[in-house]
Amino acid sequence: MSIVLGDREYFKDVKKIKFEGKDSKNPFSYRFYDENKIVLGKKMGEHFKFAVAYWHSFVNPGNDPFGVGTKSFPWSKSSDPFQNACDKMDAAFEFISKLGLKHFCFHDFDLIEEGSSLSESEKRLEKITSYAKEKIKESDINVLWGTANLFSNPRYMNGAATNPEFDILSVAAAQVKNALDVTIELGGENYVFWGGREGYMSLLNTDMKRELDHLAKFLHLSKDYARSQGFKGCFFIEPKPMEPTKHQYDFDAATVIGFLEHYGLDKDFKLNIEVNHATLASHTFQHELQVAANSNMLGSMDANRGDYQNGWDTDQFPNNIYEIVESLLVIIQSGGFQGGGINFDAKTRRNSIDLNDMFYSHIGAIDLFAKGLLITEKILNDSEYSKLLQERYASFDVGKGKDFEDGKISMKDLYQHASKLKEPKLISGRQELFENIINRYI
Ligand code: XLS
Ligand code: NI
Ligand code: NI
Repeated sequence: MSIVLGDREYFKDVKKIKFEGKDSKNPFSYRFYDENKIVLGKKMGEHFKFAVAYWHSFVNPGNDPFGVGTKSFPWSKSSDPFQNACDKMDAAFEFISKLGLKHFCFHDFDLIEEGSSLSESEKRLEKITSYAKEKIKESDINVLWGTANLFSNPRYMNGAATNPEFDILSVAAAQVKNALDVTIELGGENYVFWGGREGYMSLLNTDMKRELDHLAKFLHLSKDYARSQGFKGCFFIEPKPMEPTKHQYDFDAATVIGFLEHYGLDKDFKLNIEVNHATLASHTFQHELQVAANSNMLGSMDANRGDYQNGWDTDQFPNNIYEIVESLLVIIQSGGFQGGGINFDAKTRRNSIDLNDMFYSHIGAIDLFAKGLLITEKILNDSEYSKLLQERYASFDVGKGKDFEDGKISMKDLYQHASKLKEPKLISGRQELFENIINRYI
């Protein structure tokens, strides 16, 4: 069957977004994102593999617990699910290429509506995958990561891989197998597991140990299957503490790393850190990135922001330059992402109903990262920041301090060293000075 690609233009008002420099007042231009500009030794476009999230931008029409969707997408008008899926994909590829980006991320049933049976869903996925392959071939847009939606269908109300019913776990596995097949077929660079319903609502009816063992087995089987099919990319776990469950097993970076190491999954899995999930776990985003980097597991990020006045995953587009600069300091100093990039897991507000709002939101966020990178370069290259940080630990660079780091010293040696000291001199942490240096460049 030969595939005919759609030729409708969905975003007629908007031409390709170009870099126009920081004085530009054109809302459809980049003021800082200059793809080919060399910053910190490589092109901006190489630092940032930006990806558009299919679900937020092309699927979710803005429904919330109090009301139905507000957004009427011109690509969701057909009664035929395959036609809808093709229209949606045409719109997505047009949008991504007008932004000058090269990646997108998806859940299986973002691509096409789930069928009423496993085999019907499988058929639908096969059809849209063929269509997507053609779209990918005629563009330079690729899949940053794929995933399976194991949280929307009512069958997952008690979890997917951690469901107390074996039959449901099997259906989830079949779904992951299919999502892996699609990701591999489309040349996806990575695969994500976000366990929205892998956790509990009440510990009273939950055998936590058994559920965690099942989750680990499920991940092992998924990984082994993907590897057997030739998948070379990374698997990412995306931590989140809660919502929709009361307690999600992948609570935060430290919890996930402990889990991966305990179950022997740490060689294949890395982390996808999301801003709003970090803050829900009462951490800063920077903290979560650093914890992942410490274990060599900083795989990718889901960029967004929460709301300081409420406590849920509002998935707003990022706009906080302090947060982004401090995060980039962690990312750059730890050598960048392993395999992943920056996925905009963010949605325009429910009352932002124009198609142009999709552009404003992405342009603003992309420019924020670009501006943040330029600031980070100055902090690292022109300021005393790195030196001050290093100096703080200088007593471990020489003498007994170095011996301690090198493991050449015993508890008794430490005792003897301490016995010879008067009360040690106190040294200021100078937090305000560090903060002022960051502000000097912002
Ligand atoms: C939800 C998650 C989800 C994952 C992909 O909070 O962020 O969107 O990124 O399943
Ligand atoms: Ni996410
Ligand atoms: Ni989220």
